[in-house]
Amino acid sequence: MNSDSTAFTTHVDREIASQPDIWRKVAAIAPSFAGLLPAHGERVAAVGCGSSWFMSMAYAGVREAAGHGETDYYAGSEFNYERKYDRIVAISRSGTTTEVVDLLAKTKLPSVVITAVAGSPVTDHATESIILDFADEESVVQTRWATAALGLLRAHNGVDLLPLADQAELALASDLGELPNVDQISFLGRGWTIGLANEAALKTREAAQFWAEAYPAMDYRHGPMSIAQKGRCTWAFGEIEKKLEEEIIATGALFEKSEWDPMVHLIRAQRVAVAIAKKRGLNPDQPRGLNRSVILS
Ligand code: F1P
Repeated sequence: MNSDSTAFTTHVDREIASQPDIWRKVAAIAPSFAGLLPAHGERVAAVGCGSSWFMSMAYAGVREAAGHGETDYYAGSEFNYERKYDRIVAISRSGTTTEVVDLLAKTKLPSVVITAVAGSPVTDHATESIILDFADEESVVQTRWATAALGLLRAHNGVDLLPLADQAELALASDLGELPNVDQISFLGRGWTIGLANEAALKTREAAQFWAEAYPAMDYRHGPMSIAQKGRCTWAFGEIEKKLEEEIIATGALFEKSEWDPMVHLIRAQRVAVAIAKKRGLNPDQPRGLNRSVILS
């Protein structure tokens, strides 16, 4: 692929652009799944791998902040089988990711899986399944799947997705400015947006083999901020402390923040990841060394 060809349209471009419509569909069907998702007060563990892990992380923050109950999150490989939970919420687009399939097969706890593929192995082992097939993707890199799954869980925790879908149209049309030209990005979040920061960093690594990191905003001061400088970017999802913002700007780094809902702001990060990939002559649909699903032998 030619390194100056930035105009080609990939699956991930189309999938990013479909998010407003996907979120509207999720908003419409969310009430019908309410009975399958954790009830108020239940003790919950959210699990997944890769993007699905970061959406689990974000969901845990959303649910706790909404006051619906203790919610832990785990990478599929790191589940703590000694802990007692009322329900496991598993996220897996493919439904075939080994660590998630194995976890659901091993646990005796009630579970609900959110997957794009009906009849996939996770559905054989989970107590309940929620199939969001309309949010499945052609690209290996997840974008709309991740926000559809998180959107469903946010809707279940009282968030109205319809205004967010309208805001998403603005994020899709927004000018990326200098963002695709920076040589490093550190993504920051607080509470549930730490999951989004991790997801944004994963997008740039997968799609563009680009150096990105992610931190809880206040911990960024404890060392990682030393790499901030002109030509690099620090990106905040949601509100961060004013003093921290001033310190970041003083480093000369490009500072990115938004008034939009943080999940809407993630769309802009997805677009930046794709733009950087294209600038580098990479096909963002085909990350190096990654398949649609990681299946361990
Ligand atoms: C999880 C995952 C993704 C990654 C890639 C391969 O898949 O590891 O995070 O970006 O798409 O699969 P899944 O369990 O959600 O199918």
